[in-house]
Amino acid sequence: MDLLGGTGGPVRIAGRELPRDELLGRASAVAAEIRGADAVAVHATASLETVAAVVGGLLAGVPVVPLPPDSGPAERAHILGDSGASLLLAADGTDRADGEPPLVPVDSLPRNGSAGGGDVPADATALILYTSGTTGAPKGVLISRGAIAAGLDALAEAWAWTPGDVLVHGLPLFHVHGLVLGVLGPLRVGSTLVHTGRPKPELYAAAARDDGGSLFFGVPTVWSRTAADPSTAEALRGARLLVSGSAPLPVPVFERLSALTGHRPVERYGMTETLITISARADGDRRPGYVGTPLPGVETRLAAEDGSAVPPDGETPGELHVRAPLLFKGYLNRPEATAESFTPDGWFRTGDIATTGPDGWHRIVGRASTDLIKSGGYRIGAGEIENALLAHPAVREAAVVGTPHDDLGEQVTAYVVADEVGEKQLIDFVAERLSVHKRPRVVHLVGSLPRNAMGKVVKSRLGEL
Ligand code: MCA
Ligand code: AMP
Repeated sequence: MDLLGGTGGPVRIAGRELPRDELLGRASAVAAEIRGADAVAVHATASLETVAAVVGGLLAGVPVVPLPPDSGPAERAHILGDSGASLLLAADGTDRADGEPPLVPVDSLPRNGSAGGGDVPADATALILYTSGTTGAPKGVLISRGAIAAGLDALAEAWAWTPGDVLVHGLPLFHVHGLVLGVLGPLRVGSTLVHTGRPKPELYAAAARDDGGSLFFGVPTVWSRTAADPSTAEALRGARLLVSGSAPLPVPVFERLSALTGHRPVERYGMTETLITISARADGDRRPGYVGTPLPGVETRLAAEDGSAVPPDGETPGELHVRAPLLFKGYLNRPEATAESFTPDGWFRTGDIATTGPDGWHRIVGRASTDLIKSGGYRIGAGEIENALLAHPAVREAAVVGTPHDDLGEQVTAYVVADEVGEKQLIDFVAERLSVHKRPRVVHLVGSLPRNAMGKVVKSRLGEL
């Protein structure tokens, strides 16, 4: 199946630009180099090399595993080992640790590859995205070409996204938001992409002024920083659509952004496992605190803790279940985890608590587990951070939770029982082993952790310490 359109506007990333045909030429060279591999890893910096590498994987029909470029050795080794990636795609000269797969220098390959990838079936895995669960190391989410195509077409319809749009964002290229929506989206739709390198409000404002930016993607932290800077926000008045997702957009940020930019932002909801399932529409209402209605092809329902149906009365919360052609194929190497994430009658359990109104509008009101933290739009598993802290020789016990944070939504907060070690040392210790964004922002050194009669840490009582 053809996942990407053959024509369209240029791709610019952090100031470097390639016309569409040149980008496809580079991607074809990558495809020729990797054809036949079981999976390839991409050192996913915000760069044209990352885009050429990912598109090369798609052309060759080889699953692509984006590696967060700041991930420390433990996380990187886990992703490379678990995914079985046999090649590492990166710009020439990128550092590679001993034992890592051989490097394919995507920017210095001979340009004689043919773009034809043959007819890759829709159920073939396009991407393996690593994402955190409540416990243990991140799991590889298998995303098919068909899911990406269906997910992007549903968004194009809902947002009236056309080749005439200039998409602007600066999100990381190793998650669904920045990579699937933010890179494969414009490549499929045919619109121009201006990636600002980092998701900074002043860079979004410059792209609105200088590049005709029409469609803007951000996580709530980006919109909250934009709303706090009136001249920057006002530069977005000429845009067509501002879209927020990956975490809840606070109502005051919605209101302030609307007042400053003249645009009521479109909020949408999704997960790595499901892609985007619910959204407000370009031609419809946008309500602060609500994520919209299900996209075409998506069915939703709410379930009480005992599994019984929750009425769509706009008030009663229940766990959100979804069913759609854009769901993932499963977690790599983890059949039990895959099975557990579906109900016996085949609905995906999101773990998010929602309400639904009779008009189909959904509101996300919380999460079933306190062990998944959303900080700056990044999903972070408490268990992974606890294990990283426990690897420090001075740490005896550790418990990690998300605590409210004005800028990030939630921040990673750790309670640690340890001998002779400082908070900063522990923060740096995690930052060196895992992706830097997973580091605790706050560490409380405490004498003991609150436990119940079974010896399990009672996280709801950590705040009392
Ligand atoms: C700080 N730094 C450190 C340390 N502390 N480096 C080493 N050791 C330390 N102890 C450095 C970092 O490397 C970085 O450097 C700088 O300090 C700041 O880092 P960071 O914490 O990342 O910055 P921030 O400003 O706090 O980040 C806010 C952010 C970011 C920009 C909004 O959180 C972000 O990009 N979020 C997007 C997440 C996302 O895309 N999620 C989508 C998931 P330097 O500046 O040099 O880099 S997909 C999803 O959720 C679904 C499908 C959906 O619905 O979309
Ligand atoms: P990830 O797998 O990183 O994509 O994280 C998915 C999670 O992000 C979901 O399960 C939600 O908890 C959260 N999320 C995404 N979009 C929204 C939104 N618009 N409002 C509230 N939570 C969101």
